[in-house]
Amino acid sequence: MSDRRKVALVTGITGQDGSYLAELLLEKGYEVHGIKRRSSSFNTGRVDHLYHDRHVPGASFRLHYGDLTDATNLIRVMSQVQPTEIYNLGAQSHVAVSFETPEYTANSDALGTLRLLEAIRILGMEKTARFYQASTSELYGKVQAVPQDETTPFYPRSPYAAAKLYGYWIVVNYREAYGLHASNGVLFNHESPRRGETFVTRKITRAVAAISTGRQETLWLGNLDARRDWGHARDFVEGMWRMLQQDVADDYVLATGETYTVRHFCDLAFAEAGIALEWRGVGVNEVGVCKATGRELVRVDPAYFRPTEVDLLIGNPAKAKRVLGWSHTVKLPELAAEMVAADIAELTTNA
Ligand code: NDP
Ligand code: GDR
Repeated sequence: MSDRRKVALVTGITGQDGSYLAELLLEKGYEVHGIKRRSSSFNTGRVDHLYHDRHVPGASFRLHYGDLTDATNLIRVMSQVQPTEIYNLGAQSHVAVSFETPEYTANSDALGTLRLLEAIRILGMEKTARFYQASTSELYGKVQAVPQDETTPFYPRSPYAAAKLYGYWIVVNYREAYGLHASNGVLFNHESPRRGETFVTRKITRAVAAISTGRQETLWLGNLDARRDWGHARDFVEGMWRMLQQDVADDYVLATGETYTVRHFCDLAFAEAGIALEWRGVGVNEVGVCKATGRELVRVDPAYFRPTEVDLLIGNPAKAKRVLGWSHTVKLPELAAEMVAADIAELTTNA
């Protein structure tokens, strides 16, 4: 690596993972370029602090307007930047929303990946640029085996997962057809205080902050039985970077190897605010009740159920550990504690 230029281009840099990855790359002395979308209001809140971060000699950070649905833009930005590493994190990443916007999700998540790979070919960068694709445990979908690893068959259960399936295989195909250094990271759920507000963990930790400070009465959720393998986003972006430092490109699962229900995450998060929950009732009538006061704090709204659900995800990250020397460092209770503390701080600071 030492004789290679270190210039990264990151799509989705304004998202949760993009912001942590940008921090990591700047710390490592990269010149970091990101693609941001035009928005009618500010959308760079997660990376604004990096504009001022000049403590690493030679490091720099720059944003370019663009969109994964706009091929000419991607070619122009890539041609200007001449990246040595490309991280494709940009996506319509919300599974439930993908049922509402399936065509757009396919355009950005599936064809967007193809556009980037074609840009590499058009610009003759096959030998100079390495490519990371944000693949997902959602590919496993309807459970075929547990735990899931690089050999587990895929069975996508949403327009999002189907679009990401195309992204996964087009990356494999371009690696095999054109010798691209292109890798899929099949990442299980990872969260943080920067997680989008409508994903379930952040929805819960924000509600805990609001309920425990008297600002909200009830948290409405969908499927409490869904099981996820949740890690911390900061750990996972380290794994992305490690994949691109390998001599040979390959596909890797990143996961914690532990799985918990949405209900259990509620227990952890409320406990952080000193609220012990007990669960009463079943199905749509299930409620999470505060043991001390009897108040019904968590209720089920079937509007949040998905047309097809992914019931159980649990990953086996043995290959990443063996080849990349990667493993997670943050366990779920610590993650929930960090998220609740951040949400309480945000509410009380902005009060
Ligand atoms: P976020 O939703 O937080 O961020 C998504 C990013 O993609 C944002 O910067 C968003 O921009 C950008 N984006 C959306 N649509 C487009 C588009 N058409 N063109 C360009 N940029 C676009 O996701 P995460 O950071 O959580 O996830 C990063 C990637 O990893 C995604 O591809 C996701 O599908 C995948 N993934 C995530 C996992 C997780 O648990 N977090 C697990 C496995 C895979 P804007 O800010 O303007 O909305
Ligand atoms: P997921 O994350 O679909 O796994 O995709 P999300 O947090 O949205 O859902 C996890 C599970 O919780 C259940 N759930 C709810 N989900 C949301 N969002 N809101 C609710 O009110 C609610 N109640 C219950 C869901 O049904 C689901 O089973 C995330 C995204 O980051 C993807 O981009 C990524 O690919 C996968 O993780 C791995």
